[in-house]
Amino acid sequence: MKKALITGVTGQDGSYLSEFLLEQGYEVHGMVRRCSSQNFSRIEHIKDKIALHQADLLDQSSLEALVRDVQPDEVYNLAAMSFVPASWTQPIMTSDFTGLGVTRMLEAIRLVKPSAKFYQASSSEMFGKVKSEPQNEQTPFHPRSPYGVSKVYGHFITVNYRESYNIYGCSGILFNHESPRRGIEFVTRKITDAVARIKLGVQDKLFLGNLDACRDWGFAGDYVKAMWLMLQQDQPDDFVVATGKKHSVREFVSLAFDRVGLNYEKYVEIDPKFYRPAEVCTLCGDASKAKRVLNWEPDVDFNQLVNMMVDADLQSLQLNAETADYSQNTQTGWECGDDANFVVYATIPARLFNYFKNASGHRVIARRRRA
Ligand code: NAP
Ligand code: F7E
Repeated sequence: MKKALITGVTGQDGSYLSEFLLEQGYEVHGMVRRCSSQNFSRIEHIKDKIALHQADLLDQSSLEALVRDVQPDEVYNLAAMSFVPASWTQPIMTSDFTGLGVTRMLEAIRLVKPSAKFYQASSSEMFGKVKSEPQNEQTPFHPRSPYGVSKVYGHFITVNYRESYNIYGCSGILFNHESPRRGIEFVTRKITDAVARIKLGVQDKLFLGNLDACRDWGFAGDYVKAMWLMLQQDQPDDFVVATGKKHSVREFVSLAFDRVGLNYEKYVEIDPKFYRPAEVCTLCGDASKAKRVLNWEPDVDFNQLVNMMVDADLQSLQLNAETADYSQNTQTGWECGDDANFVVYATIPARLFNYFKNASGHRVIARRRRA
């Protein structure tokens, strides 16, 4: 049985990759960093099928011990500080683990198990201020954020260990990929979560930044398969993974609101605080090498992705509304209780009435928290 080690196993991609590798019959090991309270929500459903180990990309000895303990055949380095705006507010920390962390993991492999195959999670953010369109493996890099700069470092150190030490190291230059498990601060999930809340009457407005930015958005579940395929070849190489189609943030917003029968123009407002010091205005990938060599193509298209994410957020909010203890819920801004506790319930939008039932089937009454 092949053994895979995944750093960043608790993230969006780590969870899909774990599921995929389990289906392929792998023994899956995940690296997690120590926190005062762990968040395993994305891997809760498979936690008993994978082995979790504590280590940190900031700590060399922990990585060497991890590789020694697991003796992996394949290492997928997905851990990173992956939210681009935070890389301006924490540039040193971002460089340290999104950039230098890659060298630490490569060193652990070189010293302890040089035969292990290595996947590095590179990013289309490396193209930044794009030199040509669409971008392929030959397109020069011009990163626009400390995150992008760190990823360029991680990319080239992977190439360098391949050329210097003959390590089987691949860099996947993945364009934006999303899912219902995407972190809430990324624009797609921020939008679909807000659409669901607005539809259910618990949010009024959605504040966004640059609606004209364009991205090549795919589905994370499709992209993790390309990561695995890169490590199944005779020779290591680097690949662009993308859909080849770009759309603006505005198009994403518009489709997401359409899905619930609302017009986005009534709800979306621009807040300059979401603009970036240097923007990546447009990205569109050419994944023809991945198609030719890996026989990889995405299954989920843009419309399906938007609908999938809106539907998932609607469903989870509805479920929460039916089962949650609203007396503790400060996030939605509602105060709730049983009929006896609150007399004011006219503020519940009529269409929400069915959602506000508690676990035992009693009607739950909600009122807006007073300012
Ligand atoms: P994500 O959801 O933000 O997950 C990041 C993971 O890294 C989490 O498991 C996080 O653990 C872990 N991590 C952060 N700091 C760590 C540290 N110091 N030591 C150990 N683990 C640490 O990211 P994603 O969307 O799954 O992306 C996976 C990788 O692909 C990232 O490297 C990202 O930069 C790259 N990438 C993503 C995209 C995309 O569109 N999604 C595109 C190109 C490249 P905690 O749970 O403890 O925070
Ligand atoms: O922004 C614009 C924003 O934060 C996309 C990461 O996974 O993909 C991701 O990086 C675009 C940008 O993703 C808001 O200005 C407008 O142009 O969803 P995002 P990202 O920066 O493209 C790459 C490939 C990675 O590697 C990264 O790890 O949307 N935008 N208004 C906004 N973005 C956010 N977050 N919030 C807004 O309100």
